[in-house]
Amino acid sequence: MLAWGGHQLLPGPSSAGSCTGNRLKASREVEPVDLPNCHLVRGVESGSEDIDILPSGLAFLSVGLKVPGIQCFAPEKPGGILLLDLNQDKPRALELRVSRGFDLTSFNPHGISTFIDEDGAVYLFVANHPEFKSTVEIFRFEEEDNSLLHLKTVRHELLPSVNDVVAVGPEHFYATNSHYFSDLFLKYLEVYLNLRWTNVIYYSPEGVRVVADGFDSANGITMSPDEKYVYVADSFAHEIHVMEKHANRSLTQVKVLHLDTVVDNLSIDPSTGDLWVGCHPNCLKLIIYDASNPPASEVLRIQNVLSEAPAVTTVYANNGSVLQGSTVASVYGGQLLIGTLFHRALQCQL
Ligand SMILES: [Ca+2]
Ligand SMILES: [Ca+2]
Repeated sequence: MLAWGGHQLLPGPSSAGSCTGNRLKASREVEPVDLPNCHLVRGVESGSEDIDILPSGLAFLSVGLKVPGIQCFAPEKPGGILLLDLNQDKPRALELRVSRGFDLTSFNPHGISTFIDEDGAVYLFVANHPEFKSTVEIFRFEEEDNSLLHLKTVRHELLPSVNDVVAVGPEHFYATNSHYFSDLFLKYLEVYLNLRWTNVIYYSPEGVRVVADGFDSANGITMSPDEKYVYVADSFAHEIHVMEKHANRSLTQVKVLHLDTVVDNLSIDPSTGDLWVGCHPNCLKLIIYDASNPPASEVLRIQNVLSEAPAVTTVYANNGSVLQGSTVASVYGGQLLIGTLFHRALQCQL
């Protein structure tokens, strides 16, 4: 069942309710929107910042993200990648083994993306923050023994603060930088000054370049099912940018959707092309964490994204009593998986 929330596309840029600087306002409280059949996923206790679901119904969850100044329920435990089989009834999330040689002790996974090659090989791209630096790790998923074979670590001066990735080839991806600087103090300063210096990078082994910039804080990124459009969430600007993707992998802006919430990760329903968005309606509560007044969760579905009049629906909203700080919502076969920055994950029937 879908409930219609109060969301509308706003006519222009909105400054109210952001998370930082002058925008450090505790923004709106959410009106609860429930789904009838939801349960917390077993095995997810300390965040599930991003989720990517294969056409087979196997879902990858990046868990245990640590960000300076943000709540963490398992500070001593490294992050990891969990696997959830959505073909099972109330599945439990299982941690994938990672091949020897990869430093698991500093694994701090953030945004993720999968790529399926022509030969059926599945690659998992992971934005990683070992010691709060930024890399993109490329793994091959070995389904027969529930493991990830580490293939490559990508480090580059154009990737100072990677938030999310979308894979477009076995070693090719777009990535968002949510900050221009890698230094923590300069990160705070750039947000405070609202520099809008963050960007989208295209990476291939042949070259690395900026393909879009001018974002307040570029965050989630995904691609339309026909691979003609790339969608970029600008968190603090409350915007989703629709970008046309060209043969040479450059991007040009088609339009911008203005919302009234802090948008985090973006997912696509491959069957409809609908965008699913994990949002923070009161993200100040993420920064100043109070267990008795926790951050809310909010999931939006945007239909007919490319049309003149996209339809925005609040599919799920909770004041934090069930789920705190939603970052991502992904769908598979009538099921919705909602992940969070540092809390749990929720599985619902639509
Ligand atoms: Ca992602
Ligand atoms: Ca994100």
